[in-house]
Amino acid sequence: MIKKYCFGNVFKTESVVKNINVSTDKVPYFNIETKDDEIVLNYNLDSNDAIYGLGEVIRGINKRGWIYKSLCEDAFPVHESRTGSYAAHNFLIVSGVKTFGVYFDTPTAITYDIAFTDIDLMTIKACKDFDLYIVEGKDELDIVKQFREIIGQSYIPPFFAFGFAQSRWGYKCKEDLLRIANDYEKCNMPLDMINIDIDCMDDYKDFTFNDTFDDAKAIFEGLKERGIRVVPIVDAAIKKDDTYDVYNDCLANKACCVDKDGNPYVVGVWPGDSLLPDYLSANGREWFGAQYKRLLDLGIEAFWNDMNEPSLFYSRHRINEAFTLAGESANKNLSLQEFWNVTGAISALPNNIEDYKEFYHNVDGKLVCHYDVHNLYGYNMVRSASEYFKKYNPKKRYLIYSRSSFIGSHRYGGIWTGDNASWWSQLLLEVSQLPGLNMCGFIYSGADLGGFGESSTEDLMIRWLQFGIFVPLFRNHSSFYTRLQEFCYLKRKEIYANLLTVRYALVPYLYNAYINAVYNNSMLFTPLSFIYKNDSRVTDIQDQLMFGNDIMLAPIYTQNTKGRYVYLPERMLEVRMTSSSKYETRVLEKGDHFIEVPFDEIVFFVKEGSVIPVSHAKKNIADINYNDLYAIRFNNNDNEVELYQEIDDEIVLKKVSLK
Ligand code: MIG
Repeated sequence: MIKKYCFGNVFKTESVVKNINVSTDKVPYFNIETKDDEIVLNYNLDSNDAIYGLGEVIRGINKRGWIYKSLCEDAFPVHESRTGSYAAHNFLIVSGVKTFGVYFDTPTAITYDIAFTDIDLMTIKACKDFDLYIVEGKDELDIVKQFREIIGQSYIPPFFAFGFAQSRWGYKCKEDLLRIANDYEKCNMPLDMINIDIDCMDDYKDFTFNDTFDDAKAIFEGLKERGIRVVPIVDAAIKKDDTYDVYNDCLANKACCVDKDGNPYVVGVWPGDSLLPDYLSANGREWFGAQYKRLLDLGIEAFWNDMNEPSLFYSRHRINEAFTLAGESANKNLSLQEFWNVTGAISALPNNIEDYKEFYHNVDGKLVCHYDVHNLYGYNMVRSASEYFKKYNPKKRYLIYSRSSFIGSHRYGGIWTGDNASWWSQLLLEVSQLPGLNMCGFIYSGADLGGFGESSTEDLMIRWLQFGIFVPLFRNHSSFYTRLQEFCYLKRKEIYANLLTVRYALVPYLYNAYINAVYNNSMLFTPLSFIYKNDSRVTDIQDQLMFGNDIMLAPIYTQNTKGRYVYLPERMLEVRMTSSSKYETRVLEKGDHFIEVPFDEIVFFVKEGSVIPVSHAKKNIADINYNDLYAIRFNNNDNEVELYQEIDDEIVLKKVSLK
């Protein structure tokens, strides 16, 4: 059962798509205090209460013990001291003495102090306008299901999106793309997508390519014939340059954010001075979405959206002020305070929250201050593309994923978790982010495999690959200043080639589980504690996950370890795969086991009564043959199973036979 309570008069985020009558009852569970400019909700925590959810934020599966702020930010670098993230996902579940879900529907800042200030207290601070949803159900999964029902069906990408993607900030030209395609091929490593980043644009202008892409269409077609899709980046802001037609068009269409006097608000991002498209206005969305035609006409079917928190290096007026002050201070013997004033003015330029208060969106003829709707920016950027794709080709699915997001954007695209680092702790972070994301409707998601910032090591790449093969968004991405981490440039080539095929072996299972999670409003990655309710051992397990209904994962995320302790909440079949066609199994009893995981094996655990469909594919997504699947089974002799498949852009549930 879901009850809705209204506080003030909130801007319509459109995150909830079901109409729910507003309750006038007293809000249960919380002690609520109304202050001058905020509303504070307190909940006394029992020592065994756990808090789940909040989507992308850092720390464990149980979020207790930290303070989180929903105000989308360029959270580079992601680390344990952060309170914010690229996203704002305001749904959480209190699980314990009382179990219930809470969703705060508000487009602006909100803070969750979950036993940070006071170990026995959760304090949530929101501005005065928000809709509050309280979800009651028989257990956590039921609460998730009910919540997901009101926020609408999660995004389903095209089938090829379940293949492997290679990416790196630093690919500069067509030769770089061809080199990656060739080098993967030479190493017999499967590959479905190559991402291209900002350096492939002409001067960081969205929807353009630099002149090495002399015949972009032919290059992309040539790669597609080899089974490889090119995935260009589309940044949030548009370069201010009157020789750039997109810029001129943006002005002509009045499609950008404006200052209080109605003049285009100028910010600095990668292209230098830029405009921020007004994704919150129907007009801005329609205008920006239509720009994708330039890429779609080249045969491109996949995109990623970046910098859409929005991330700002400066605002034009603030940088003017800072540089004026710096200029006036030159050759002066400054007092320490004067010195700090100058350096402070400069270091305050990037992502200054005051800037968010100075520009406006035009929503239905009314100017709305950006700060008040900040968390909806990335959401509506993805939405603008998605709405245009429907017009461009209503039958086709396109791949799109975004850095910034809000509940609601899960209907339009996937997300990646932003600029993580090549640290062991961030592999574990991904394990804890996935269930939180699933609770909030984001099923097509994943972290940069191997880590974005910092240099990766080969053992970390292997361990991350051993987990990454299960994650829907399966992309190796890194930053330009780090050591190369493409699998084809690392040493243990044979291992990578084989382990990558295990992904393709399991795509029939993954895709089916994915569609089930979407259609049933269930989770693809579930904490064990949501399932094994009567086993007190599992409540603390933060490093194992259920993957679909039949498989349990227990990834290795520490350096120099041969294996790890795994707790089996029931008798399970241990599966060790060394390639898409080679595996061994043994039955393990409920309880604790030390599981060795050599570099060249993918190990997972199958529940009794399950049958896992497996493909022999070695090359790419197109190599998966549903007429030639085999089964890994644990006390299930079915020779036929029903699987969701994508056939001619349609999702169909079809019987397949298993060898
Ligand atoms: O300010 O486009 O998160 O994936 O490689 C950095 C360059 C901008 C941030 C993205 C990252 C991407 C990078 N971008």
